[in-house]
Amino acid sequence: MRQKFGETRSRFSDNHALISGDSHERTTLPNWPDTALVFVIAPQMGARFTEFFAHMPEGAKALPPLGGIERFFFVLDGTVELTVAGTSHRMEAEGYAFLPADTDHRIRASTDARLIVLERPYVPLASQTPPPPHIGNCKALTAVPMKGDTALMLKKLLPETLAFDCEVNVMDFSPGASLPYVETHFMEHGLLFLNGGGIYRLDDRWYPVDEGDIIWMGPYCPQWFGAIGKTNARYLIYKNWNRDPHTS
Ligand code: UGY
Ligand code: MN
Repeated sequence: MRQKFGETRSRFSDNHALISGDSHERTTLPNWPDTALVFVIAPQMGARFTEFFAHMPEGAKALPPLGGIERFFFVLDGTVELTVAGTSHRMEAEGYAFLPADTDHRIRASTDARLIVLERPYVPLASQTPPPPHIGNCKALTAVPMKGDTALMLKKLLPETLAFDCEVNVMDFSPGASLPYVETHFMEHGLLFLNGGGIYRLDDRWYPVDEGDIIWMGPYCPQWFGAIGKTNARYLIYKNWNRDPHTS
């Protein structure tokens, strides 16, 4: 979309970023032939992980990431086929997969498809063997109230075992619901608004946020969200997890 006066809602600071769709820039990578990628979060901004949109035309194939890097993806639109360990899985909207580092796999777009992908170096734990691949669909998961608040429902997309060094959750806010307090923690977040919006506090700024927006929260970024729309606000959120701050 042409912006006559150079406006965007995207904002970048040392410890957080908001990236709105109006400033997306597409790029390509050798392991995503024929696919347009939009890197919304990357180490260049201070993050320890990447998050990107993959716009796959029908028939496009994706290869695994670099060695030592684990991959999580979530289907936003369309249908893809994931082949891993000799088995193919048909994945539609809200389907997701976690591929441990160094897992051979292919993702093929059965229709035009749009994915959100998260990648990071796996942090092993001496006591644990690395996790197996994990495939599911968010629609099939049971939501639980977050900290007892039934207006804020949580789905955990990955198993809660120590082998996993990160978690990916979907948080669903009823209109008027909010995070109970301003969180501060050493863990980072990568967040995508799936539906609805509201006001996000990041450091000492309050941003209007909407469907399709991405947020990066660096370590100790004070964070709070209030859902002010008339419909639910729902976001997909990544967090490094289960690891000592000296290693994660
Ligand atoms: O899990 C979390 O840290 C989550 N409650 N943070 C957030 O929604 N900003
Ligand atoms: Mn948090």
